[in-house]
Amino acid sequence: NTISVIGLGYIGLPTAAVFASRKIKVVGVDVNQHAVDTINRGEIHIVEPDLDMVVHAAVTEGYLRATTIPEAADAFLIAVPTPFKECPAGTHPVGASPAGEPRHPEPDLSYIEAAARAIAPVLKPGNLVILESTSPVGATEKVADWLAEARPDLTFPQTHGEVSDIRIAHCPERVLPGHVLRELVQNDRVVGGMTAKCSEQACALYKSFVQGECVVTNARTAEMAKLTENSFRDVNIAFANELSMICDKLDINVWELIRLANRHPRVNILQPGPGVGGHCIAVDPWFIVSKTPEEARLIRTAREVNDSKPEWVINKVKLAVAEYLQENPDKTARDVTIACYGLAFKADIDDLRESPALAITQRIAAQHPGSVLAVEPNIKELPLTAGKNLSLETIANATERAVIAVLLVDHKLFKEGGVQKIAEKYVIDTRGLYNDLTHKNW
Ligand code: SAJ
Repeated sequence: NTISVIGLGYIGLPTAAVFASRKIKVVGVDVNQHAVDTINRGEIHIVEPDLDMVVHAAVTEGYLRATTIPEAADAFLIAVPTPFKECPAGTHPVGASPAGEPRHPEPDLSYIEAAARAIAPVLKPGNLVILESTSPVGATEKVADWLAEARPDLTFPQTHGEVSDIRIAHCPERVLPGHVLRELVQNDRVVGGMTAKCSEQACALYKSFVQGECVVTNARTAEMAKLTENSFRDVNIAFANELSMICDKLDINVWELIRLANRHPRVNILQPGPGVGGHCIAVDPWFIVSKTPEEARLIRTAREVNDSKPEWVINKVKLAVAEYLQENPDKTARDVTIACYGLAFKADIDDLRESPALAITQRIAAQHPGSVLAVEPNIKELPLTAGKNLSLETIANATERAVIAVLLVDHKLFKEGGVQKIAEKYVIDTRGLYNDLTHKNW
């Protein structure tokens, strides 16, 4: 048996490596020649704990190989990105609703379509095609249509049901970045076949490494299940973020409030933050909104609440600068040094992509005439887009120099006392790190 994994990114590469570690021959396909070359050397081009070891072993033992051109295989797994399309200026990614004309980002299926068209020429009767990419409802049926269009000589489930030559299923990935290798194996897997046999065959494939349960449903439900999971989290984080803004107005410590409310046996409120980052939770809910804009009102509003939080935090920083200047009339804004603690999109990772903490820090640096010190113990240098007055500092240096502290990520290092020394400063605490009830908490 040979498996072909199309797309060797954060999901495709670990999946390919785990199959290969079970001594199944895997051919990985990616349009990025650099990624292909790196993998063929037994190295990796992304950051994920332990992945380097697994890929290195799989390549050296001859079970994993990468290429830019699809080859014949028994099963094809599509794991390419599904971003949303750029929207008209001012509407992306917040999905602002100009009067009477609600707008929202639209999913971009072009990578999936390109992957389907790329494998079509090498498909053979008996093949299984699995879409793993997070997709709007109906995408798996579209994959089937694109394949059928490219291969009129073969039969597909949408027209031939169980007797078709090709089996197609949607099996969304649900792994948490930073724990991918463990979650790939241990999580339950939703398997949504276009027919019962499609599901059966897909289950058999995943059973080669999945220790969790493979739960069978149809393709549309599987698509919606993945979107629902991330929307559930987004809506719940929006609730926490909204509470933090309400409490700020009412002069209540939101962290204490949530701790108290969570003592109720049926209440479990998540934590507020500077906004929602990452590549999934801030994207997937839009896939539901774009299909059913009139019904998905709560999901849309949650997205808007979470996307508005960075701006709210920036405003709090401006207010703190103004307050400081009022209390120190001999100073000008140029003299005010601001420290931003954390740049990653969440705690204890080095991933800066789609990070509200990074966006906030960059915006502050662009607008503030004084120095802005970024503290991010998990990286060695700032991204190229950083402004002139922005520098990467150690906790000690930043704490020493800054008069305003913006706490953006709850890294373990910060929690373990690193930021306790900033007691006398103006603190904008977006993560409840600085938990002194006598201090202002934002
Ligand atoms: N966040 C908060 N408050 C919280 C929890 C999270 O502000 O109480 C923020 C984080 O700081 C971060 C963002 O939300 O900016 C997302 O972080 P996350 O840890 O909730 O999720 P991701 O994006 O790393 O991974 C999610 C996971 N989905 C769910 O937990 C429902 C993961 O299982 C999915 O596989 C992944 O999305 C994906 O690929 O879709």
